[in-house]
Amino acid sequence: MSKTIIVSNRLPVKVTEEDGQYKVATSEGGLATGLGSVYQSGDNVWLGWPGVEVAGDDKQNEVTQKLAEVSLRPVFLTADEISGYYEGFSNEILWPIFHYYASTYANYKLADWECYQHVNRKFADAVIAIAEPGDTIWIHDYQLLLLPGLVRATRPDISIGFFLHIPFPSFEMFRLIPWRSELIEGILGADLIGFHTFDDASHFISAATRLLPVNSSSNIITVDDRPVVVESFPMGIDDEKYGALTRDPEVVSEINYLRETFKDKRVFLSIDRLDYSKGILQRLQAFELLLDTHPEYIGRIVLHMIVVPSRDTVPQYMELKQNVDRKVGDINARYRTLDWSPVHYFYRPFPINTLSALYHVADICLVTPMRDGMNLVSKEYIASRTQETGVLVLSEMAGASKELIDAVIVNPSNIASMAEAMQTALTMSLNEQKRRMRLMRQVVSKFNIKHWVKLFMERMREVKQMQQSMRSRHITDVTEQAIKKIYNKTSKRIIFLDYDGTLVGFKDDINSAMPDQELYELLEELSDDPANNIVLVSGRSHVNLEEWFGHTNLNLVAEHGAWQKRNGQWENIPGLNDQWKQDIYPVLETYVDRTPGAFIEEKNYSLVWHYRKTEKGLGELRTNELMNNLRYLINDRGLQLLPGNKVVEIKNIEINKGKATSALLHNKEYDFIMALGDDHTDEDIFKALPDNSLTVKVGSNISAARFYLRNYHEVRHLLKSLSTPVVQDGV
Ligand code: GDG
Repeated sequence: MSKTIIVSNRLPVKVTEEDGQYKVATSEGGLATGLGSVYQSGDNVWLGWPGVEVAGDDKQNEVTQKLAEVSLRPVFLTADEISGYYEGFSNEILWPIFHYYASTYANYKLADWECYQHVNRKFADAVIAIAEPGDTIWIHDYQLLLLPGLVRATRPDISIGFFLHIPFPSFEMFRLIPWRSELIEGILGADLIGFHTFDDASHFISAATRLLPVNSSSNIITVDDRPVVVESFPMGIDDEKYGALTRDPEVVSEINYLRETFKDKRVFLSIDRLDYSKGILQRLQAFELLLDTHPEYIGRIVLHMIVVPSRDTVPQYMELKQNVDRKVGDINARYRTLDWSPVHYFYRPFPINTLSALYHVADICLVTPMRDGMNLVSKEYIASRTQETGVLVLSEMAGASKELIDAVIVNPSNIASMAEAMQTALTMSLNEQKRRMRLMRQVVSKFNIKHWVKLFMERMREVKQMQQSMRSRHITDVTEQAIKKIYNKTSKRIIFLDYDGTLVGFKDDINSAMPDQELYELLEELSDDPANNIVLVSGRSHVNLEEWFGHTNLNLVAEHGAWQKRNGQWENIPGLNDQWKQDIYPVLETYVDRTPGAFIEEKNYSLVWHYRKTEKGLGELRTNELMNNLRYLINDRGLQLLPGNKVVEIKNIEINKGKATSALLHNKEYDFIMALGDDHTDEDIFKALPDNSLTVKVGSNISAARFYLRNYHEVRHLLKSLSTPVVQDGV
């Protein structure tokens, strides 16, 4: 039976050694709970580092056995490996860059990069040792960016998912990493790539398409014919567990104790790992400002601040710790009274029962990171508010802010506005608190951790099915032979051919995409056969087609069907008007003036906006703006916007390649109908032709066509094979 293998840097356990004996305690973290239903069933397994150095075969065997009892499998790492791969590359390069702290904290060391590659290979070996055909592998987080690619290289058919728990930065930030392309290649080994937010997914697609020669169509990146789906899956928590905890007798007694302690105070709560991305210092500054500007709160409010030790061997984290200590000391020294201190600061972890009691008692939770992939503390607070009151102050830089829109949203760099948000929270009416809290509780409950796991796993299966159905469509030698067999048996054939991108490569300069000698010869061989009607259906102007193909015996359709050559004469669709061009042209011109590289092509019955020479990103941006702008102008003029490959064509609604090809089939009895095209506009042909036609999309496998070919070389190869006579045995 096929199995699922979860892979993450750390296994969800705490391994301790006591009197030479190892003890394994499973963790109750959010990810472990969510994935529990996965790794603890059937033959499924979770693979990762157990969190301690275990030296020697005997000891490693003992730990391996203990872990196997709870469906876990260790990847043992030495102290040097942890230092280079985890502390070095992961936490001194990837973490700061991905959280937009490039200049202050990133430290590019070649030795760390080498160690990161080495450890990712070690993980790959461990996965490959147990992975079998049909298995699903789900890899987690920034420590293992190379792993999907390494596994794919030896197991090309296996299903791989990847989820990044931290933000994916904008391209300008990501490009700073010396080994950026290798990292993207690694991630693209997955079939499904998940992020917390839509912005992270967009940033990834932008980085991938800029750094590597891969194409994307909406959220699908095509890598060597393999469609890779990039999507956002906002992670949730086990909301029921947090709700139930507040009713647990032990927690209830802690709640009562806290209520008594804070009886006449309003309580702000914050809980974070020690990290510069969490905005701890800025939060303290805002709290100080609140006390400064609102002395009436002195003695009446408390900031209960838990900072959980993390990475405190790294120098920058030690420095951060010293700064936090100092700031807390300053605030308390300035404002404390004999029986009150404003900041209750704890630098240590607490059991989950205490967290639950704090969440339940705190009037306001401050979650104000400078950057955070998601932030689960914010959701845990909401889930613990079974009384439906309380205020969440949430940074717009946390992924959670995209879902918890009823929080008081703040910009964590703006200290004054954060202090104001604290004041808003303190004065918010109970009714308003309840209104917001109920809405947020609905979100947290619906999009919980089980939902997240289910959604990701389901999507993995769908992506695999999509890949399989697409793979079957690529024209292989076998399909080519089958097509040739039908071709040879038929005697009244029509073949529709698009030109740019189908018969020739796509060029930056439209005039340089001229036909070459090989193409002329190929088309001549095909059209010389009296059984064949070869029709060139192009978006190019009729003047252009006449210049290049006027001397051949091809049938020509220009400007997407506005013009057609019949009996040596060009004719256009009767009744078309071009008056509208004088209104639309000036609009296009203003966009050309603002967009270096863009230009307008004027045809008889259409205008075309070209942006193939424009800076990537800017072209797409201007095109969106232009299309939004034109949408109002085209409605009452009987026009249509037709986006294509780096172009948008504005033309009469009656014209499209589908109508033109249907007209050519009218009242004719063809026994072989074939169409090849690469563009959006060719989809109209594919849809217009009868079901038994051989429709072939070029350059992409996302289409209404039945088959696809990779590029114009493959198109020429197919056409050549059709026009080559069959050599009979013995002849
Ligand atoms: C990364 C991303 C993303 C905290 N103190 C204690 C304790 N915790 C638990 C919290 C919460 C978890 O740790 C922290 O999760 P966050 O999401 O807030 O932040 P990161 O650790 O940075 O996690 C983040 C996350 O991955 C998931 O994808 O949301 O953006 O940075 O569950 O409750 N737990 C206990 N004692 C403590 O003192 N028991």
